[in-house]
Amino acid sequence: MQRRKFLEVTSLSTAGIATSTMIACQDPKSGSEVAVQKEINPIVIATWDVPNATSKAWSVLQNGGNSLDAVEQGVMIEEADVNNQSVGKGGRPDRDGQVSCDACIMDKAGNCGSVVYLQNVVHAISVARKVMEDTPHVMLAGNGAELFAYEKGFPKEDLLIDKSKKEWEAWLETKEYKPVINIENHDTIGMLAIDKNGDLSGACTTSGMAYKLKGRVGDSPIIGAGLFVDNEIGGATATGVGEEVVKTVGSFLIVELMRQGMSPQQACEEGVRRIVAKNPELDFQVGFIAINKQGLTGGYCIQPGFTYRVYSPEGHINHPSGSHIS
Ligand code: SD4
Repeated sequence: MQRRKFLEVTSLSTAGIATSTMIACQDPKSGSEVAVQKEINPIVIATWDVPNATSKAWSVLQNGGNSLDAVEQGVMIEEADVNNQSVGKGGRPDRDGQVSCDACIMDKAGNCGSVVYLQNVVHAISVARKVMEDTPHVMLAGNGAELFAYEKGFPKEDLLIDKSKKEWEAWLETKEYKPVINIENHDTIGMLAIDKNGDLSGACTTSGMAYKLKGRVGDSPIIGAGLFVDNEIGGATATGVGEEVVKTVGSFLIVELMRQGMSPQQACEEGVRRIVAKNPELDFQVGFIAINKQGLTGGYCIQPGFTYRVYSPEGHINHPSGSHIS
């Protein structure tokens, strides 16, 4: 079946933002291409229970904004929220007491931008978007990313808040690197959205694993690992121990599994199974969420306790994700 879109009709649904689109499908009897009207319902999904972020993204879509703006502005809410200690301002530091952030963003055309080991800038996702839109590159790291951010007008800001500093000081007493499942890696935000044109974008942003080695980069800014979007098929994003996600190129894998016909839920489960198969001791968390072009969603993780937020015309729901260990 071909999914070439060739005409958009703006018929508003009861939810206020659904549109219908004429898509080209193959007629099963004649084999010839026919035009079929299909309703597109915008949708936003995000890792963990982040209602403020998904509400923001939804309001962007509701005001006619595109999915790229929606995911960027959505995850910015968590970056600025000091109560979220896994992202942006308020993020937990590395073992030397320094906060460093990783983020990436991907649009409907497959363009992407990423920053790794970015310090002193709250909105890593917006810097990643600038890398995508204003440079010939995909990824900027460390000091280069930071200088680029200042060039683009981002303010310098200390991301370490008192609460995270005190917790780090307490951690220094043992210096044991042992991420606590669903706690120390909680709330990295990966977000996927479909807009009224049926176009998909995704964003992922984090301050990484608490008390990591200086210079450590996880999956969240790695295109294909922490995030992947293919506008023809769907998108996926990850949370949890990034090393395990990188080893299986998790988000790309999930999108490819959907391309082969799996539902988002089946693909997330298979993504988790690949990690589980290689790790007899499952003492860590990894969670995936995915969405396909039709707006179906899925989520799956290793340990219980992972949820994902969905904002669609059906409402604003926090879904418990299925888990490998129950
Ligand atoms: C990382 N995947 O840096 C991130 C951590 C995370 O919620 O997901 N935190 O490995």
